[in-house]
Amino acid sequence: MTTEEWAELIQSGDRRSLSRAITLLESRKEEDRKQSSLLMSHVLGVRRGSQHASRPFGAMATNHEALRIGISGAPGVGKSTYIEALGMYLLSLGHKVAVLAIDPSSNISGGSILGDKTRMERLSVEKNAFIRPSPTGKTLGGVTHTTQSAIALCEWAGYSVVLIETVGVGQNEGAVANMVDCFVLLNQPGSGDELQGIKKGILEYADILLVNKHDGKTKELAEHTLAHLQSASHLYRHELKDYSAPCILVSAFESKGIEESWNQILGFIDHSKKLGFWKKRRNEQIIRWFKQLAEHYWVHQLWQNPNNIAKLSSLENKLRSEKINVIEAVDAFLPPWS
Ligand SMILES: Nc1nc2c(ncn2[C@@H]2O[C@H](COP(=O)(O)OP(=O)(O)O)[C@@H](O)[C@H]2O)c(=O)[nH]1
Ligand SMILES: [Mg+2]
Repeated sequence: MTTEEWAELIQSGDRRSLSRAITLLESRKEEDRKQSSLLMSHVLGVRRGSQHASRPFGAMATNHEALRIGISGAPGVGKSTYIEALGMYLLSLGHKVAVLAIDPSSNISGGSILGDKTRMERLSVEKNAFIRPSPTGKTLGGVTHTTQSAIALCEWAGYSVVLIETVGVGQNEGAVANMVDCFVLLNQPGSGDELQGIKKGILEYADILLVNKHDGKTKELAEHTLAHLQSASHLYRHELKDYSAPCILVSAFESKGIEESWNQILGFIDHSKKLGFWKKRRNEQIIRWFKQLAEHYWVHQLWQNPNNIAKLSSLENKLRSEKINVIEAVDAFLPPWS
């Protein structure tokens, strides 16, 4: 199958082809890397070499940009449950919804992704929904460039909303916050003391704050938590001047507050578009994506390029026999920069 045929299949709504393309993004094989570069290049509408030069690039005409929403929060706060409720609501509005779940723990346990999938039972059988664990890579850079590419593929496939679930453990939410139009932070009903445990850094990323589980036994506690969050809002400052993230009570279980939270998300995006913040964010995202992809490819070349492998083993031998020192080895190994 040619790259063009593959891209067409994805665009026609074939979810298996989309899934395969996302799998390719995380592959470390040189062959796969080349193939995914070609595909991404096509999808992003870049003319590459003479191969495409003579053809008009129809890709841009049908490409559109989705609303990209990050959903973060501590494990167990209800991100997957909320995403399912929101996803079902968005389908009812006529949206096509893609969910990318970035879960670092899935690398270790292998089980949590399955857990997420079963919790999104209703969404996962909908023909206008696509759910998939996003490749995490080994590094944060890995999260960024593979997820950015996965978002672009989902847009190419015609999804109008891309929801990105990420565990808010203080490491990768910054990376995800920098990839989306709106970053939603879910909070667990809890005491004020527990709230103080929330890292200030995470709150600063939040464009919308939700307190989930506003139901049953945790209903009242959720209300207290909301009050605490609101009164603590002076402790963190949003990047957007004079903006303070709205706090909303939701129950993902009972699908309560879903519509309101979506309206707040849209309100934020609208507001940030009017102030030019949205455009600024998207531009910065592209620069960061470029840098991380360049770094990724460069590191790959560094260790995988056959010339480098040969050079490396010769330098290793010299180091072992103490013929050169570490600095000399680095100087001999790295390419000249100017
Ligand atoms: N009471 C209540 N429980 C919820 C709600 N949303 C999620 N849960 C429960 O919280 C647990 C974690 O949910 P999950 O969506 O997997 O959380 P995640 O780890 O943040 O993705 C599960 O046992 C859910 O059933 C809610 O709105 N109300
Ligand atoms: Mg989850």
